[in-house]
Amino acid sequence: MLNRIDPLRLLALTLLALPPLALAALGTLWLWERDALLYWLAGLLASAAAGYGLQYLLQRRERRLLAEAATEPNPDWSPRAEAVWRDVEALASELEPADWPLDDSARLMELARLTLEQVARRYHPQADQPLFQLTVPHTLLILERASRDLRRDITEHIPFSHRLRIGDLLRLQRWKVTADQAFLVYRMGRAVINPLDALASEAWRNLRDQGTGIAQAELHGWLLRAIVRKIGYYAIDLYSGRLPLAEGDPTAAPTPRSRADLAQGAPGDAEPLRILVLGRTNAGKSSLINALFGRLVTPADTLADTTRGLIPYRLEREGLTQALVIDTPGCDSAWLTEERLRAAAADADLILWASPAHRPDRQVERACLDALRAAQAARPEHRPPPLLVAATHVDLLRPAREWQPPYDLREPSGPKATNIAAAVAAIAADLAVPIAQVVPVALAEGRVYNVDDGLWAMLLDQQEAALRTRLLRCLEARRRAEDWDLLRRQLIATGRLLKALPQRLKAPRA
Ligand SMILES: Nc1nc2c(ncn2[C@@H]2O[C@H](COP(=O)(O)OP(=O)(O)O)[C@@H](O)[C@H]2O)c(=O)[nH]1
Ligand SMILES: [Mg+2]
Repeated sequence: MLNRIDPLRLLALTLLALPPLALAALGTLWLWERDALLYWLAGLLASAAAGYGLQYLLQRRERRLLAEAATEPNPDWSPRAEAVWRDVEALASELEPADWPLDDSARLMELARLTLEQVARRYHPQADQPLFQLTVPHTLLILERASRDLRRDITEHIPFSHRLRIGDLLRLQRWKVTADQAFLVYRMGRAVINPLDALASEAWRNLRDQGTGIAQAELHGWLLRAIVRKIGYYAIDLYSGRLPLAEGDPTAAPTPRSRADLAQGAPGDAEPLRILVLGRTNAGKSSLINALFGRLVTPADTLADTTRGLIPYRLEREGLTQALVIDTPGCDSAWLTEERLRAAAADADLILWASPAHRPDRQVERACLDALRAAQAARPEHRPPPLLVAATHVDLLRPAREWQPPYDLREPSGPKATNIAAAVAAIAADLAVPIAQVVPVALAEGRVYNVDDGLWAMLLDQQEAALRTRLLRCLEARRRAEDWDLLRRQLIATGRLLKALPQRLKAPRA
């Protein structure tokens, strides 16, 4: 490196550097003679420490701001969407800023395409060109949303971003490379002339480089990750049916299905939370509904199950979104075929399963639940409704004569409480549900137990999850309607065009 430098140039550099160096040497001597050198050194150290500390704080603040601007996955997404998001995150974290220069817009479009493709491939694994499945209006919608968010994040989280130009970022980067080369020569020269000074300034340079390092490289990396994440986010939203071309809350109006179920629906009705009550014949499904309402709304009977078909009841209660509770014939009845069960469950936001605690044969129930789970697993773009199990008839457990609620089931004392706790555990195991989702109840007239505090508390606990299921269900209904509506409008427009075509052809060209 040194022998590439003209000796005369080196001489010029030395001559230029000599006066300030002499000043430093004379100053040191002066301090030394006055015994003030130590004070000066202490002052130097203190101000260096303060400066470094301040720089460190600033840098931390900038890093935190950037970290806060990271795009998070949407908690309302389906399990499949969550899996695709992990792919997008992986793509974003693998990006090397050097491969994606900011001044190359073609490269940046390439990055956008790569992200869209990553998502598209997961949703259309059979297509060899999955991106071709995306319509033009939808692609524009993704880019529009992603750009809008990105602009907001940048203005809110990057200091001085309103004055920052892409050119500034690039200039900073180029300047750093040139400056580093020139600086190297200067440092080597100085090490020869004044080793001690060189050592001190080397240490300072290390500190200083850490302080300014965040500026371009990190910002560049952040920007690339933000682009991938934003585009990925909206692509997932779109493919999972959450980003319709129309704006507005999809749950604001009832779906066609619920409109029919609400029958005497009031005009301002939103989509209700649909609670499906399932279980074997005589499990206590109808009794459970009566207990939830606190009065008789549906006939409960010991003889054959009289429920024919799905019967909706409108349930309103403090703290609960307006709900439809749907009574069903037993899952062991001829009416409730697997087909009908699957259709009913696809329209449900929460499933309430009634399981009689005094009947230990639960194979029928398990088979029915397993069929339901298999149907749900086959629809990963849908959020499965939360499942609660009501262990009914606990009053009939041994000793059958004893009935003196309340019972402490956490630390059961006495045979009744022990048997209730054991039945709850057996139901959880037999039906393969977490024990925390099984609640023991009694529903016989005059013996209603643990409905208001136990069952209702659990229902309200699950409300949040049920609302997420409702949202995806409504979006799907809206998308179905939207597809038809769009096609209809396009066809009408085409018809108009065809009708006008003869005249247009006849008209003289402008
Ligand atoms: N002892 C007792 N009887 C119950 C309980 N739950 C329901 N029953 C009775 O069991 C019978 C069947 O109940 P029902 O609600 O019609 O069952 P469904 O066929 O599932 O709708 C009715 O006679 C109810 O009174 C309970 O927790 N304890
Ligand atoms: Mg019934």
